[in-house]
Amino acid sequence: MIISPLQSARYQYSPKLPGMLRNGISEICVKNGAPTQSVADQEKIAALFPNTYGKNEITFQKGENTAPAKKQVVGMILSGGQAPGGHNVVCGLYDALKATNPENELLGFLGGPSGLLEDSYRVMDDEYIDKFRNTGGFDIIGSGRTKLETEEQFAIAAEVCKKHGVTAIVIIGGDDSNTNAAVLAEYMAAHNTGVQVIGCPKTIDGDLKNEDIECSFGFDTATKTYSELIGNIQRDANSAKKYWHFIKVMGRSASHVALECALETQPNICLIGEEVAAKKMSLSAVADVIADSVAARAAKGMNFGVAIIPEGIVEFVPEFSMLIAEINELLAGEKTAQFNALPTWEEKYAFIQNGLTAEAMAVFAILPQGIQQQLFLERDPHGNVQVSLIESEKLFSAMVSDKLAARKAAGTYNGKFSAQHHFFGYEGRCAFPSNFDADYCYSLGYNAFMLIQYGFTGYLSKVSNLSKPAEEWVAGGMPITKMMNMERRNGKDKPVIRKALVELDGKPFTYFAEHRQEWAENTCFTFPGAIQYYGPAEVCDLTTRTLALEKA
Ligand code: FBP
Repeated sequence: MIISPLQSARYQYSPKLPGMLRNGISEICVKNGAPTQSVADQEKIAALFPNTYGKNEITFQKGENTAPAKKQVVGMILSGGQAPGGHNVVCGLYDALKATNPENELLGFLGGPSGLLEDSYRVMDDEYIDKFRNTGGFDIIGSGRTKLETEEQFAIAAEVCKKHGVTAIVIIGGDDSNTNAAVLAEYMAAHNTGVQVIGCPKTIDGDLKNEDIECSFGFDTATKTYSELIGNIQRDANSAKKYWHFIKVMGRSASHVALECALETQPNICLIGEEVAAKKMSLSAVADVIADSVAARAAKGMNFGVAIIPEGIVEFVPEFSMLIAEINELLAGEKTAQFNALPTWEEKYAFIQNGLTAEAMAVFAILPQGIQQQLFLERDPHGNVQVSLIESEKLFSAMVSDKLAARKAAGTYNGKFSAQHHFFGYEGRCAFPSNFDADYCYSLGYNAFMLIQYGFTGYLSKVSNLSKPAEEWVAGGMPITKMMNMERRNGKDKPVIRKALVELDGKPFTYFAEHRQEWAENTCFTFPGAIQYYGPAEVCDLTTRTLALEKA
């Protein structure tokens, strides 16, 4: 097989472990911290997790390893969207497991959680693992979005574990997958299966973080990859001086990815969904913010610029959410077929006009026709509009164009406006992990095995103090129930890990808000360039601006 020179060089990279894990397996012992409580709804969560609630936070430290000697067969699952560094979680887990006892085994369940339910797996060995060290992607075993959440599924999982003598399962996933890891841990404990469950915090979206988890893995590399591309586009814009670039970036609902990219590149505009919701902004008000920047720059002779749009933005616009809810109602059940049978867009438009309230119709009417049609084309399996597929970068550029035309007619704007559109998402999810993600992920995996060896279950592998050099990182574990509260999901109250949205009083947003007016009117672009894997630590081991500001 032909591999690239970088891939070959990355195979040789030795990920850095936290200082406390560097002395070899026999020199790692547990330091008990305080018992924990869930962040809210303590009584309800304690009642739902009688076997796993309230356990102590723990950290590892240098000292004699007192874990009982026991052969471990660990099953692991990669769950949800790809995030750079996933392979290193597997490698760290494998290395710790084999260093402890060469008889230990690691089974990778294939294609995500469904691999566990279908008993589809691969046994990891040196030859296979070595092909994936420090590389991006989840292709080592594949990933999937099946949710492990029902009693029936748990019973099947327990059977599969029994069949293979699995002693522990490691679930590498986001907030939902780790919530389900906690529920599975409770089930395994309640049924005396002897199977431990450990979670690892993954997602490029950056929305799995809280007072215990400083960041999810993959966020660092994905945002650096997008920021490189945005910086390149900014240079192009500043060279040609003729386009406004509207760049949508992934990140699902939360705007962490957009905000981090803005901190890295200083674009003219970056929308933040959480702010739009807090200020209850209309689509028109959001478009005005962008149009103001276009006009201010045009007045200085700069008919170009860059605007970053978070993937989830439209969900945060109250009037748009109301429109989506009405469309979902309008097409419920039989009515989708009726609508689809209408032969022309004019007839469909009339159907929509009849079915929506005047308020919703007023919002619908200002959308460009392409977006109007998109709302009725893309449906999820429940028949709902798939908001994430809406081309919001095109929506806002079309609305800005209309606003500028009106301003031109009123004599308040006299520039040229020509837009280009981009969507960055999949480009960053499987990049070679930055040194930060390579080190962090390897540490999470290594640490997950230490939690297993010491008999913990229902814990999230926790590595903190991440804005410092790896030597000073702190490795340990946190009961997942500590991060939970009760939330209404699909009409039921459920215990879940709270999703982290951008905090408008947090340091990253505050910094952005203090500088954005200057960035909107002038050209303050910065160019982060490509991720560097070799060279001085201040270039290669840089963490995100978000983490640096949060920990400053
Ligand atoms: P996770 O939440 O599973 O980590 O996925 C992140 C993400 O990349 C989102 O940013 C994006 O909205 C979504 O996955 C895309 O999903 P898919 O890969 O199914 O197209």
